[in-house]
Amino acid sequence: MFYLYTVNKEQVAQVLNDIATLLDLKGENPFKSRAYVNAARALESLNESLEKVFAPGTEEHIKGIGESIHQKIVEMMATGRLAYYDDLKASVPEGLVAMLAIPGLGSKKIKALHDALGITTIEQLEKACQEGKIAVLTGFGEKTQANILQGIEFRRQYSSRHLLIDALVAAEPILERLRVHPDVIRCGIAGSLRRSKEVVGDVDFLASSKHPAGIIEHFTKLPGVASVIAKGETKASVTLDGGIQADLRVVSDAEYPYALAYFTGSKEHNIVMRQRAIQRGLRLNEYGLFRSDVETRDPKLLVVCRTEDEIFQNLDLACIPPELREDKGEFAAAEKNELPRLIEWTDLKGSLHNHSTWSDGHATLHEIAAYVQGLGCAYWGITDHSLSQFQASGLAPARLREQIIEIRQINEEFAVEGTLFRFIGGTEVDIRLDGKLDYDDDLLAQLDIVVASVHSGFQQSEEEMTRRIIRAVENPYVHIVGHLTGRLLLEREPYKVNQHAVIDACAANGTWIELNCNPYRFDMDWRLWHYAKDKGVKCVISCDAHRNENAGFLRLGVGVARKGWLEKRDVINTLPYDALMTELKRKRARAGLLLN
Ligand code: DGT
Ligand code: CA
Ligand code: CA
Ligand code: ZN
Repeated sequence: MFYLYTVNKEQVAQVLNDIATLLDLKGENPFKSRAYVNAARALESLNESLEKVFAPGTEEHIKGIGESIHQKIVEMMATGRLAYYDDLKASVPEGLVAMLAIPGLGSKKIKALHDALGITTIEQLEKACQEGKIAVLTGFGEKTQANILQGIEFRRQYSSRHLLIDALVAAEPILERLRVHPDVIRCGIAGSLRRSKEVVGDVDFLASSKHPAGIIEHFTKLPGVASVIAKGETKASVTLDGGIQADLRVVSDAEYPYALAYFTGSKEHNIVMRQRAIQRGLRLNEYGLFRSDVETRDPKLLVVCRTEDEIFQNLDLACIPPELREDKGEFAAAEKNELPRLIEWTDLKGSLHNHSTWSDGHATLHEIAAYVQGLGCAYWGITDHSLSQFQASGLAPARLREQIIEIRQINEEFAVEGTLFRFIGGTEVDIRLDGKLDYDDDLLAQLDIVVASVHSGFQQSEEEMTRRIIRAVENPYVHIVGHLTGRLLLEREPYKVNQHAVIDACAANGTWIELNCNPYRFDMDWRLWHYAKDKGVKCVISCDAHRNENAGFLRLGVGVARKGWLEKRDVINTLPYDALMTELKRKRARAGLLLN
C-alpha cells in the first residue's frame, strides 16, 4: 500500500496480483494465475485513464487483458469491490496468505507445506520447523528450514509496527466518516500518527459527543474495520483492513482538549506536562486540568480550557506542535517562546531527487512535467541512476549527455511557451565502495544538480562507510547526500555510518543532506536534524519519485521534517527557482570552481 488516491491503476493491479497469488496457493492451473499477472503488468503500462478503458459496456479491450479479467476490472471500477476476489480470499486459509509475508516463502512452497503436512497457520509452521519436519521434505532442506524460522521471528518483531503511510491510508477514510456523523462534535487522530512518527504501533482516534454509545456502534461497523477486539460504552479497539489496530475514545466535548493532549502523547512528553501542573498546584490528566493537589476529576475544580493551546498557556508554555511532543527540548523552547516556526508542506516548491523512464522511473519527462505542474510545483529535479545501478537501468555517460540535451530542450520549450515551470537536470550518482563517484568530474560539471547516494557494499565497517560518504561530501560537484543510512523501515536496518561525522563534513563543505520521504526511508532520521540545523546544514526534502503518485510523499516528509524542528529557511527546496539555481551554483563557486 503506497498510494494516497482512490481506486487507481496500482490498486487494481495489486488486486490482480493478489488473485494470482491466491490461485497459486490453491494449486490452480498456472496459466490461469499467469493471465492475472500479465493483466496487472499491462495495466501498469497503460497510458489512458482507467475510467475510459473500463467504463461499463466497453467493447474494446486492451492487449494482455482478456474478456473475463476485463469484466472484473469494470466491476472494481464501478463498485470498488470484486466478488470473485472476496470469494477467493474466503476460500484460502488466512494463515497461508499470512505466510507469504515470511521472507523466502512463495506460494509454491506454502502450497507444498500445506499438502505435505497440512500446515495452515504460522504457529504450526514454526512448530514443524522446530521439530525438523521441514528440512526432510523434498525441495526444502536444513538451510531453508532455518531461514523460515528466522523469517517467522523477523515478522513477529515487525508485525505490530506499521509504516506511517499505511496507518494514514487506513485511518483517514475512517476519520472522515466519524467527522460527518451527526452526533460527533469534534474528532481527530491522536497518538504517534498525529506526532508524525515514521513507524506507528496503532491508530488512536478521539471524538467528542453527547451520545458516545452510538458513535462506538457506528465506528465498529465502518467499512475498513476488519474485526472488533473490544467494545465498551465509550471506547473500542478494532483491527483495520491490512492488520493495523485502532482505538477510539469518545469523551464529552468539555473533556476533548485534555483527552486530545493526553492521547497525543508521547508518554515522555505527558510526564513533563503533569509535573509542570503539579508544580503549579494543579493536576493534569485525560479528563481535565484541576485546581487540586490530589488526583481528581471533579468538574468544580476544573481550569476550563477549550483547546490544547489553553492547556499549554495555563502551564506557562507556548503551544507545542504535536510533532515536537517527544520531550526532546520542546519545553525549554516553549518556556522562552522560542519554538521553531515549523515548515508547512505548501512551502515546498518541488522535489529535487526523482527518477524518470530514462532509468527505473515509470513516467516520461513530459508526463512528469504535466503532473507536477498540476500540483503547483515550480520545478522538479530529474536525477536518474548512474552507471553502477545497472539493475535500475543506470545511465552510461553517453546516455546522460543525451538526457541533458533533452532536458535543456524541454526547458527551452517551456520558456518559449511562457511556462514558468523548469526541470533541474542532474543525477543520483552512486558513491562507489572507495568513495569515488560513478561519473567523472567533467560530466558532473555539466549537470545542474548532483545527488550522491550509496546503493551497494552495505556491509562495510562504520569507519569505511563514513570515510566513503565523506569523500563524496567533499567532492565539489556534489550538492546533496541522498538517503544517508540506506534504511528501509521495517525491512532493512541502516548500514553503519557515523552520521554526526557526515553532518560535520557537510557543514564544512556546504553540502546539503536529503530527507528522503519515500515512506520506507524518511532518511536522514528526524532525530538528527536538530544537530544538523545547529551546524547550519541545509535540508532537501525529496520524494525520490519513481511514479507520479509518489509526489504525495512530500506531504508525509514535511511531517517528519517538522519532527526534526525544521523551518522553511532550513529547507533548500522552499526557495523559488532563481534563488535555488543561485544556491546550486554557489556550492561549486565555493570550491573555487568556475560558474558555468
Ligand atoms: P504507538 O501507538 O506505539 O506508535 O505510540 P503512541 O504514542 O500512539 O502510544 P499509544 O497508542 O500506546 O498511546 C497513545 C497515547 O496515550 C500515548 O502517546 C500517551 C498516552 N498514554 C498511553 N498510555 C500512557 C501511560 O501509561 N502514561 C502516560 N503518561 N501516557 C499514556
Ligand atoms: Ca498509537
Ligand atoms: Ca493506542
Ligand atoms: Zn533515487
